[in-house]
Amino acid sequence: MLQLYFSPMACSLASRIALMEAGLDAHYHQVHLLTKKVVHDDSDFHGASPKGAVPVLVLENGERLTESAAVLQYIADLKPETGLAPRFADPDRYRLQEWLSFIGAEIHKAFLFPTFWYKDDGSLAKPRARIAQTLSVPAAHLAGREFLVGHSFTVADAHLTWALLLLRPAGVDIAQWPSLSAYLERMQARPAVREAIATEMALRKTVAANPA
Ligand SMILES: N[C@@H](CCC(=O)N[C@@H](CS)C(=O)NCC(=O)O)C(=O)O
Repeated sequence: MLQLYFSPMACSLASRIALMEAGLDAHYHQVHLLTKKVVHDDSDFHGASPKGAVPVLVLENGERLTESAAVLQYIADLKPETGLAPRFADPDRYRLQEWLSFIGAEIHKAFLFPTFWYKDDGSLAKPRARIAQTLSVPAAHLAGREFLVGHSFTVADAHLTWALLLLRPAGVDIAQWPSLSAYLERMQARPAVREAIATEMALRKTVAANPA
């Protein structure tokens, strides 16, 4: 069975959403990101990945895959019939990768990661000033569109949903982008997304973790 190392409401939430949207069973290992311990057996998370970061997907053959963009596409390709990723050579596949890169680099690492992990000693002023400009890109794209890529839910939507959920705790009011607010509401109305979030919110109450 697939295994996912995750931390509640961290970026690994997107991988949980993808697994659930694909209807794939997995064994979930919760990680405490500050102590780098795997919760159920107190083992060192670096044993699962030297990067010390979630998500880590353990494949059926025991190999480990890291980086949300790769993990999400791997999950999608296990169930191509779900349309969670367009097929290779379809131009939309590269649109999907375009969005996964943008969300991972420009929203996650440029803004959410420093906001949640670093003390605000003034160094957050630049990422904070930039985030509105960054978010205006998906906001404009989603005005009049239901999904990021094509006409159905893909793993890029799983990734963006997670990032948008963290805006409020990061001090950014999503209401200033009506298309993003409406999109997030639509995504949260999906049964798999709703269940994935409810599961992780319940776990999050039990542990003090840094989510980004
Ligand atoms: N580039 C990686 C970033 C993964 C990442 O930063 N994960 C965070 C949680 S959202 C983490 O585990 N951080 C712990 C750390 O960096 O020490 C990806 O997209 O998967």
